[in-house]
Parts: sequence; C-alpha cells; structure tokens
Amino acid sequence: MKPGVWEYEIEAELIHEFVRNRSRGFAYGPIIASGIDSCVLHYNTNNKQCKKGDVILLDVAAEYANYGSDLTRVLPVDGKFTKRQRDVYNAVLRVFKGARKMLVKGNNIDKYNAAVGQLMEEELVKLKLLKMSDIKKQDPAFPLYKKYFMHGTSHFLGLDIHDVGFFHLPFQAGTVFTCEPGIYIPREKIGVRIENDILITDKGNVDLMESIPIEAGEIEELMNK
Ligand SMILES: [Mn+2]
Repeated sequence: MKPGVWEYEIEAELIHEFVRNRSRGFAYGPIIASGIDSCVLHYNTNNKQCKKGDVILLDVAAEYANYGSDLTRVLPVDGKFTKRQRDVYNAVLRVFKGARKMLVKGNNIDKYNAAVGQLMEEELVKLKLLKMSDIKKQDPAFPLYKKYFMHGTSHFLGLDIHDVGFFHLPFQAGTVFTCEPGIYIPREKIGVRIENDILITDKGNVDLMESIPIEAGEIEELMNK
C-alpha cells in the first residue's frame, strides 16, 4: 500500500493470502476504493491508481468453511492520515465502539438504530457537518445524519454475507451481526467505514475481529514499519 499502487494489485495480494490460508476465496465482491470512491458504497471496479493524500477503503473479507466474514478498514494511501481524515476516522471509530456495546441480547434493532443515529448526530456536529439547531428541527422520519451515513449499521452474518434473520425479534445469543457505521463526505473525498463482526453471547458480546488493528495510530504504525 503506497502511492502509485493500483487497486486491483491490492485485490490480488488479498486473494493470494486468503487462498494460501485455505479460504476458497472472497466472501463477496471486494471493494477497494481509493479517493472519491471511498464514498461510493458498492464501488467494485477496483481499477484506479492510488494517490498520495487520499484514503483507501477496503471492504474485503474471506469465506472460510462455507461461512462468510465481513470487514472494512480505511487506510491513508501514503501511511499518514491528514488531520481532517483522522478526525473523521476517529468519529466513526467512536460510533463503532458505542454501537458494538449495544449489540447485546435483549436489545432490538429499532432501539439500536435510534441510539446509533444519536451517536452519529453528535459526531457530525463535532465535525461541523451538521448543526444541533437543525437536528432539533428535523423530521424524525428523515434524520439529517442520513446525508452522511445512509446505510444500516448492522446485518446478520452467516452462511451468506447478508444472512437471513428475524429483525423484529430481540437480539439473541449465538447471532453474529456486523457493526459498520460510516461517514461519507464526497466533497472532501473522505469516506470512512469501520466494520467488524460481533457475536452476541449470553454475557455481552465477542468482537470476532478484535485482533485486527483498528485505531488510526495502529494503522499508521503498521504502514510505516
Ligand atoms: Mn457488511
């Protein structure tokens, strides 16, 4: 990962590592999206050269023993986030951590989405993308945060990537959900989504991807080794 690398070259490295570790391949079409395309939710042409100063969003994961996994990370192409990129990254990471805590037995999708939406509103105000005075006046059916975060926070995961499940029932132990908040600002060419897979248990939850670096500093450190 460095300026000048092509998105498909990164794709090639990833499939190589997956297969040599006995995966049968990608769990879904990989999204390797640098620059402005980090804001395109299902970009998958993976056909651009990566530029210094841009972020790159990697929504890529392996299938293993017929089960899917689903992961997203965002890296600075040149190994160092700009101040603004890091601020957006940390905002998404705070929402991720808050959301992850709420993926517990007995909670339900409506309460969960509403609470995540509130966390997102606070972060978007801090990033000066929304004003609290406007949020107070918003139509609850069309919350303003959806301009920057226009997808769901979680879906079921299993044999399929968007697996089937009962969204109207309270969360149950044994379920795996993704947790994937994001903030997308096309005019700044910054799209950040952070995604791990979370297993709900009888006592809280387990982040199945907690060993994969997620803090901005950890990512920069790894890239500059
Ligand atoms: Mn996902």
